[in-house]
Amino acid sequence: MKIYQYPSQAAEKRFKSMVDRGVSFRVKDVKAVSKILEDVRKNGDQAVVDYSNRFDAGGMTVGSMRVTDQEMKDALAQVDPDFQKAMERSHRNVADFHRRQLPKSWITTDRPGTVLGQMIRPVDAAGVYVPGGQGGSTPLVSSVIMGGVPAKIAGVERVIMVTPPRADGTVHPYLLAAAHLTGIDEVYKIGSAWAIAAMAFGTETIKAVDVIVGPGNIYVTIAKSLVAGTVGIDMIAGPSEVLVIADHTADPDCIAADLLSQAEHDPMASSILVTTKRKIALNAKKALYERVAKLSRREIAEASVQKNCVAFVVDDLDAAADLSNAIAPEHLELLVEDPFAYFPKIKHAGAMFLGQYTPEPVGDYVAGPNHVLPTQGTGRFSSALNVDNFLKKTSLLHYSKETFDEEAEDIIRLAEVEGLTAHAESVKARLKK
Ligand code: HSO
Ligand code: ZN
Repeated sequence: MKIYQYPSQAAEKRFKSMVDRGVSFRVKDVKAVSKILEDVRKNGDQAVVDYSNRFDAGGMTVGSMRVTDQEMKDALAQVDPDFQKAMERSHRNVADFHRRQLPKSWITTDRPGTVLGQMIRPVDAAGVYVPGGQGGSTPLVSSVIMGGVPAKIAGVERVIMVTPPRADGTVHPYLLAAAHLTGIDEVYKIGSAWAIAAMAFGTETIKAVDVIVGPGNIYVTIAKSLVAGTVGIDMIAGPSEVLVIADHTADPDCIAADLLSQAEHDPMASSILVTTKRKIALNAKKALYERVAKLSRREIAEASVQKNCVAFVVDDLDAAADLSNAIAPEHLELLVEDPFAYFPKIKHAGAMFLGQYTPEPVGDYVAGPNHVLPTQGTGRFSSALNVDNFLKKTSLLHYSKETFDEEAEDIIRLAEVEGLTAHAESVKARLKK
């Protein structure tokens, strides 16, 4: 964790590289994924099963891709009651939060002789991708809830989930329990690019969906970006990020713990501290190295820290806000004396965590807001996964004869300037009646 005084030449150079951390794919990977997509589009189930048997667990057949009722029952029987309680709290809060996001359809008759409106309807079917995480060792139950709940709240009738199988061909029972609680309608034991292809194009067994959401590895992300347009997608998600803004009141040990909570996600994850006090940066660094050595995911966290963990010491909190706005971090923690007075300075961030007792994992699991958030600076123009990802708006138009007659000349004029005379005729034909 390198500490930079900002501004300085070295700091600005490093900072610029962080701001420029955009989304980019290797041509080789894009080619490989395109080939998989084409194969699944052409050969359906058989291609999915072949890829799965080659790269994930062996022994899958077309008949065993989908999780059966019996498998679900067996999984539910294994669920620890305390885990169930925790999951129910998460589900309740996430559902409450997303219910508030529901937009309303509207109709207006304000302009005489017209009825104009916007009808909001959910898509028919959505697919949630849930990462396997190192052969299923990190079952991201929270990602089932974060993907499935907004879809169900939006009113999507058919919500399916895909997740790569573990080495023995099964799915972690807690992932199935989370799917059950969330009301997911179908679960498939498939992952990676072929799962995205199956959901986007459909196969004999898996009916195509309209929207695909959820984070995944680089192949999943490339596949999602290639099928975008055929289906809706939530976002092009990159590695996790946190930026912590800390003033003299922040606890360096908590800062260190928070930086590591992102670092443990991915060797490519990034954690940035921006502080007004050099002493805080020094103490946080010390605490971070003590803590990282004890982590169960030490190797991943250490790789991430070595590559992408930096601290900037700035003159004041205004400068800190400027740096943060330029980065547009996925997660932003405000460990400052008065976070409520401070947060209006923040323009771009996926989610803001205010105060000492709201570390980022609060939002990962139970608070209610979605944890699928824009990374790599895309928070400048995009938002957390939300109900809108599963809704679309249909415009509604009606003109009375009188209003039509009154506006017809303008329509004809506009059509004729565009050289679209058939458009003009469609209006003229009615004027005569
Ligand atoms: N922090 C991750 C989401 C997650 N954390 C899932 C724990 N489980 C999103 O950046
Ligand atoms: Zn997390």
